[in-house]
Amino acid sequence: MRKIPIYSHPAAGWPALVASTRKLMDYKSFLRGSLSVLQSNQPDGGFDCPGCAWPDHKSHKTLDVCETGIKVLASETMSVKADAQFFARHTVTELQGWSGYELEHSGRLSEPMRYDAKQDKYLPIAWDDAYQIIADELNKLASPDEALFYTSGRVTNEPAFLYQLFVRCYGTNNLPDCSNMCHEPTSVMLGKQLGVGKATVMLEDFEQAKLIIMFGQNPATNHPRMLEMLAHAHKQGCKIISVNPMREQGLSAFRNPQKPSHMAAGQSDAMVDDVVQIQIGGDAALLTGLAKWLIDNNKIDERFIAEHTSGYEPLQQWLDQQTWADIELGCGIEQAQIVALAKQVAASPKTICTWGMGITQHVQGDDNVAMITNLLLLMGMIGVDGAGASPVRGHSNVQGDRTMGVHERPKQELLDSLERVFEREMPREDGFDVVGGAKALIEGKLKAFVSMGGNYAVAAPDMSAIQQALTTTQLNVFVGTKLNGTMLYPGANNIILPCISRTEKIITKKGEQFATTEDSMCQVSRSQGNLKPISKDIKSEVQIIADLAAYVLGDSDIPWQAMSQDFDIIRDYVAQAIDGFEDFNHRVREADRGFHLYHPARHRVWNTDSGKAQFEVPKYPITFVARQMAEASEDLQAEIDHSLDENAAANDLQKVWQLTSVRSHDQFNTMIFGHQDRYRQTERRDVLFMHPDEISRLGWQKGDKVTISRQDSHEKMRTLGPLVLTEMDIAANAVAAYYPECNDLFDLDTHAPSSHIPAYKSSTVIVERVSTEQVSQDSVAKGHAVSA
Ligand SMILES: Nc1nc2c(c(=O)[nH]1)N[C@H]1C(S)=C(S)[C@@H](COP(=O)(O)OP(=O)(O)OC[C@H]3O[C@@H](n4cnc5c(=O)[nH]c(N)nc54)[C@H](O)[C@@H]3O)O[C@H]1N2
Ligand SMILES: Nc1nc2c(c(=O)[nH]1)N[C@H]1C(S)=C(S)[C@@H](COP(=O)(O)OP(=O)(O)OC[C@H]3O[C@@H](n4cnc5c(=O)[nH]c(N)nc54)[C@H](O)[C@@H]3O)O[C@H]1N2
Ligand SMILES: [Mo]
Repeated sequence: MRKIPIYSHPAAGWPALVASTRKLMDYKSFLRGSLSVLQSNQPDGGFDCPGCAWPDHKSHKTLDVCETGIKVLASETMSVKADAQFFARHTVTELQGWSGYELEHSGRLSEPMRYDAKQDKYLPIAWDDAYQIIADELNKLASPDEALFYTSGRVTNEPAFLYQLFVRCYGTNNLPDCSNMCHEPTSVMLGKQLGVGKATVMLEDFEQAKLIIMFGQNPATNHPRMLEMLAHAHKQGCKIISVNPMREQGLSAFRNPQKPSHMAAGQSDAMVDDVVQIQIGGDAALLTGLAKWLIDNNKIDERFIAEHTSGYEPLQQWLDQQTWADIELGCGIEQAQIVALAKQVAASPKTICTWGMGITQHVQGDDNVAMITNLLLLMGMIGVDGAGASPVRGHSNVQGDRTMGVHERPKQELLDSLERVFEREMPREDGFDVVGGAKALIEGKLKAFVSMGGNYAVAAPDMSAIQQALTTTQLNVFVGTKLNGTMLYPGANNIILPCISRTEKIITKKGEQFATTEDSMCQVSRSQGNLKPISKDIKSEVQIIADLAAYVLGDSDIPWQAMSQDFDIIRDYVAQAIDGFEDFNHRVREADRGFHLYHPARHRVWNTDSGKAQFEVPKYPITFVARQMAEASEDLQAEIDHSLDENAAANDLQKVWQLTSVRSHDQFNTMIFGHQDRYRQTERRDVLFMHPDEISRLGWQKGDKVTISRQDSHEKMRTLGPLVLTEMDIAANAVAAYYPECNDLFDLDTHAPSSHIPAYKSSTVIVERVSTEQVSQDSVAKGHAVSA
């Protein structure tokens, strides 16, 4: 294949710093933002960066921030307000036409607002009046299960704990969370296989590892602080391999912003030894090949398997039945390359597997995680220093929210313990997760939607259908910092409650409060904002929940108000109710970086059903995606053969592709900071990435306008575009587009069986050329072509 010119700048370093500083300027938040950057992720205080969940590097005495972190901070600390004047200028119908970029830049939400249907505008409302409406509406419902209470992973531990308590005291487990769209397969499968659904590694392990395999993860964009650790490991001789359909350019070189001399000298560290350019959805097949070779060649850790695991025989029998032809078909990688990788795995005494959304967001997402865990177990790589499972979480406290009990399928032990501590009955029925909740909304089964952060409708599949469904409810409530596309589809009552952000101070009658977060490696630490809140008329999330409890539950037995004034009281309850948080207030204050939650699998203690670490046999055939593509190709060919339309040029309609959706460094999920993606060399977001060889094979050109279409699980055709065809070093049968603009292509019924994660990373699509009028990659689209 023809090589694409390699992006010549490093993934961090000057371009990243220039981009970040520019972002602070753009956001008119330079002073507020710069002050806050100096206080993020510091060992002795400051706040936990509201960017990703990668742990803080303990040794740092200097800044531990990155481009993403600075952009997220700039977004949060901007001095522009989406206040009553802003909402007076724009009708909601008008705002519905705004892009994610425009909504993001409208400013910080700064006073409570209520939608007025007559004027089609949001108007200011007093806090107490807003609470009263919410209480009246929630208490009118025939059952608490008619309300859905979403959470997103920015929310810190204290409000998360209080929120789940409030929702359960109200009477439901309808607590979907952004995890349902993110690392849910990880939580489900690691929970089943190792006893705890979390990473078994700590940062120190990366210093000892000899081999790191990164599956479906793009840290240069999404976890830039991880690069420093990778560069360091690489320098120590650790081999680093990326398994990814895209050759992500940000990984090719890295300049360390922690080392000014390094930056000034223009030094850079290459950090990936090899890229296994897998077919989208091919990870389980590749891992099958690895496991098969390792077993066939007696390279596995038999002692560990005998002593610590269960389920080896069924896995081995299943592996025996898998042919190399199917393995190659399933992952698009030749046997020789798989064997070469297997030999590296065999030779490594300490292996870490990291993974991200390229693994989880598939119909076979649960299988993918199971196969990574199987590989680690075969090699005895759990419970030894320098090795283990490292799922890398996204939102800064997404892991903590779950630990605090935000879960639609709670363990009975959690409910028992809440009942014991709060002396009140908790609902026992499982609630709705993200896809279940969205379907129930669309089917009219839900009458109220409450969200503690996040952008539910836009982040989920079937965005437009969820937005329409929100217009049919009795009540929608949004606790958030920024206006977004879920807030613009009003039901009978629609209320925005603006909250204090991570970077801002929370001062109560009891003085200044701090909250806590849990990172991707189970470290719990303090987080305390340092800026004056953007407006006097916003409240802390904890205060809002306590007020809601007073209005909705009329409750005085649980000291909601005392907790909202003194977060130590919340932590004392957490210490009683949640395992691992004994003596919480003391331990979180004691050490610089807080404390690590006990992880039994690190000590080879297995809290699983069998009492052993569990091998799992995949549920889907490893050729699942390849077969889907073959079937779709046959259908397509039949359509072309029978087409009466003489103009349907075979060239423009001749192939099916596997579509994946990805993020850029100029966004944090649905918050779109800009249109640039330096590493992928585009200045616009309405693009479709395809390999240049494929573009020429079709006789097309970069810059052509194309549409993508997908037949959903109900045989409905969904089409997106026009998009601008853009070159990318991506596997031959793969194309990629940006999330969330493509979310209407996905449907709520295409998801993994146990975790229900939507298949955002693999969809069979048709690409059609609609215009050869050339569009340049750098003429910035203002986001109107595809809006979200
Ligand atoms: N700047 C920035 N940082 C972020 C975020 C953001 O939006 N912007 N979001 C945060 C959140 S919530 C999360 S969860 C994380 C996400 O961080 P990542 O997990 O890195 O997320 P993605 O960019 O969605 O996808 C990762 C990679 O998966 C690859 N991929 C796609 N399909 C497959 C496949 O079938 N197999 C394999 N092996 N790889 C595949 C893609 O090419 C891409 O490189 O980032 C967090 N950090
Ligand atoms: N196609 C496709 N879809 C995807 C993905 C994908 O890779 N592809 N990724 C999925 C993943 S991994 C995730 S995590 C989800 C993300 O889904 P969400 O977490 O729901 O989305 P965000 O865009 O992070 O939410 C942004 C909103 O959060 C609010 N907010 C920000 N900070 C705070 C705060 O401190 N407190 C409160 N209360 N609110 C705050 C603001 O109002 C802002 O508009 O999207 C998923 N959707
Ligand atoms: Mo995520």
